Amino acid sequence: MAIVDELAQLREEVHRNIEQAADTQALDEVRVSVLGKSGTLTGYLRSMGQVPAEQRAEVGRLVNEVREQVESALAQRKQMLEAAELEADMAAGALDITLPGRAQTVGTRHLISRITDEIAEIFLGIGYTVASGTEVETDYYNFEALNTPADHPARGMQDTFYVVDRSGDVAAVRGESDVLLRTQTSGVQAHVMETQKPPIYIIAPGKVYRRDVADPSHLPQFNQVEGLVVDEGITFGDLAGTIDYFCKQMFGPDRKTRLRPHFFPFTEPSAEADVSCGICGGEGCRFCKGTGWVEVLGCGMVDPNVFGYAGIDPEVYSGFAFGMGVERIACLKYNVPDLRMLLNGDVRFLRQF
Ligand code: 2NL
Repeated sequence: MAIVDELAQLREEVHRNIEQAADTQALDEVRVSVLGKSGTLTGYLRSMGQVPAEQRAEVGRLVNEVREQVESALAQRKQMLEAAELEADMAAGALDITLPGRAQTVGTRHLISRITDEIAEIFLGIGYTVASGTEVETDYYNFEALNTPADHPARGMQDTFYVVDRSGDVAAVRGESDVLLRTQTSGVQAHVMETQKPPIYIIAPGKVYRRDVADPSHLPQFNQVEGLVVDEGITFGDLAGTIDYFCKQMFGPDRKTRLRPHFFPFTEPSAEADVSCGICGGEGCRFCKGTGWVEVLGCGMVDPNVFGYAGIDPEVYSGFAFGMGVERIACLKYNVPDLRMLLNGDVRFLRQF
């Protein structure tokens, strides 16, 4: 067959292949088979030397013409296939940019942390500062410096978590004072009284530990805020007024407070403070066990013996102290009947606060 006819036939065949290429990849294979290094048309260009001289001009022109036509057909088909592929991609991964976004649920601070801050704010507002200490404390600061005698029931193994060494013996500092998990934050106040001169107006928030089984009104680990005032001329009236102010700030101006005589080893006299029931308003109901009152905290005038341990002269200074459980305050504020409900991590319950 004459070379001119071969080229015409090749042109026909290539145009057909271009039309039939189903996607850009198949199209590129067609391009390589014609115009690539060992492509059919490239073969003709390479072998121009063998074409008789009198035909060379015409064949050369024809080869170039075919190449230009093929290149233009490839370009056209490529554009069409690319557009179709983009269309298909868009349809497959369709995005509706008008849809509203999915809201992320945002975590909040735990109720106990927020109530702790609320208690602190009330006292900061009347001139107290916040003091802190360690959860691992010695028997001396947790008990002895607070006038809690060695035979006091609170010091028994039943109530206190003792820290043991590797042999299982209770660890001790300088072979003297046993090491324990504080059962109250009072150790903080004992340290402050040792190192700071009165006037002292502090609160000490923190975790405390007791060997109790959890029930509606007890937890083996809870959060406490204790307060201590040491100054000249501090009276029981100052204590009563402070407690009343605190309760009205925390629970609302309509709540009444009362003090009942009680006993603590570190205060004398001691009292428990009640606030009028938030559910029945004092009429008596199940929440307040029919009394109209619910217990909020313990308090009293600092025992002179406690001043003795700290090196403060009880002839010059007097003071009062109080201690409250943050979980209990939270339950009273929101009328929650069981301390454990705050701590089982049920977000559906906690979200309401
Ligand atoms: C309660 C009762 C109380 C204190 C804590 C205290 C501290 C010093 C001196 C005197 Cl350094 N007292 N703390 C006093 C009375 C009561 O806590 O029921 N807490 C949960």
